[in-house]
Amino acid sequence: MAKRKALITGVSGQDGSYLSELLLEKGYKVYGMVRRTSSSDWWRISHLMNDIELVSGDLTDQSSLNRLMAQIQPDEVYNLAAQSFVAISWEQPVYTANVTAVGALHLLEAIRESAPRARFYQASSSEMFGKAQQFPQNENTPFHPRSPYGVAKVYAHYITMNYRESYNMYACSGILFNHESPRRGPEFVTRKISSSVARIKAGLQDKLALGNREVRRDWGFAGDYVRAMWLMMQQDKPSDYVIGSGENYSVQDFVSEAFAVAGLPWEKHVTVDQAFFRPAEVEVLLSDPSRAQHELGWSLEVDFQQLVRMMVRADIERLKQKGTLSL
Ligand code: NAP
Ligand code: F7E
Repeated sequence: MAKRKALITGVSGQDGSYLSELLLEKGYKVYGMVRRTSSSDWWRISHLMNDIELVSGDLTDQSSLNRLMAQIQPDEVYNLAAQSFVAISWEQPVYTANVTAVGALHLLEAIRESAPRARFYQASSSEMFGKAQQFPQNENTPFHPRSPYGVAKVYAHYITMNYRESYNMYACSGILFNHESPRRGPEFVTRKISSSVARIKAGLQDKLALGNREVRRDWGFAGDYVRAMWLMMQQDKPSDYVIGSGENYSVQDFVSEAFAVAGLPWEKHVTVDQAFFRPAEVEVLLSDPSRAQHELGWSLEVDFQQLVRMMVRADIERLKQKGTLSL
């Protein structure tokens, strides 16, 4: 039987790398869409270069997406590409909207025109709940986004739903709460903490400046969350699901846990810098993933303490191997 074909946008990102591994394990032919950059440092997928086929495209370039759909005729399309850093979305709101919101529409149009039988997954986000209207948040909780990023994700979420309803497409969204890993970008708070702990441990850094440490997030491991994406694409009918751990912790909890893993006193090293506070903050998020657990049979394998340990140990190991930790 011919291999199933999956196209992943955002393949060079954290989730793209874990999803590629999962789909390869399941026997898919994996096409990963990358955009041209001057560095092309695809460190998260360097170990997969012989196994996946990289194709060129950009979410803001409709013609590139049309061409890819026509050429590949994928069975499944996972739209993981986005300007995904919330803090930058205030600095580059128009760019964020073009990529994160309208980019999803470009992809849906390309599928509708050129590969109408392809199934579509949209990477929706708990940032859509923002100033959350109820606790915990489930599939029926109203959205109240607090950043240009969150607003862009709401657009992408609703246009996905609209294409499902308008054109009978298999189009689904995973409303994913924060998920992290050793492959997390260094600007996100968890990896900023774990990499700083490693550098402090090695004597390469003394202080770690953070913003608001009281905010609470529902954190999980990215490897667990890509399994949920795949499961959503294998159902009889497309639908949207909340994916999270059902527990939340503060940034301070992450700090305390991470420094403890390395046997360091956080009080000596952590400082506050107003530059890392946001114009509008998402104070608390907490998921109710019960629908995904019951209908998809999905569950977490890595808990919060295991996640922190995994990230700190990976950064300590990287430093030992390379002698430096590039941030
Ligand atoms: P990430 O590490 O920031 O990866 C983003 C990916 O998008 C990268 O491969 C990036 O390519 C690509 N990209 C950015 N702009 C693009 C464009 N114009 N055209 C094509 N590709 C473009 O993000 P992630 O953490 O893996 O998250 C995956 C998706 O899930 C994102 O849509 C994110 O918004 C969403 N999400 C993430 C979380 C989370 O906690 N991680 C939670 C909910 C939703 P380059 O390598 O070239 O920059
Ligand atoms: O911030 C606070 C910050 O940047 C988490 C993305 O994957 O998850 C991610 O968005 C919290 C915020 O992630 C620093 O104010 C304090 O409240 O790690 P973050 P995020 O904004 O939650 C969602 C679900 C997505 O969809 C996004 O794509 O930590 N915080 N001090 C800080 N945050 C950062 N980055 N740096 C600090 O120094």
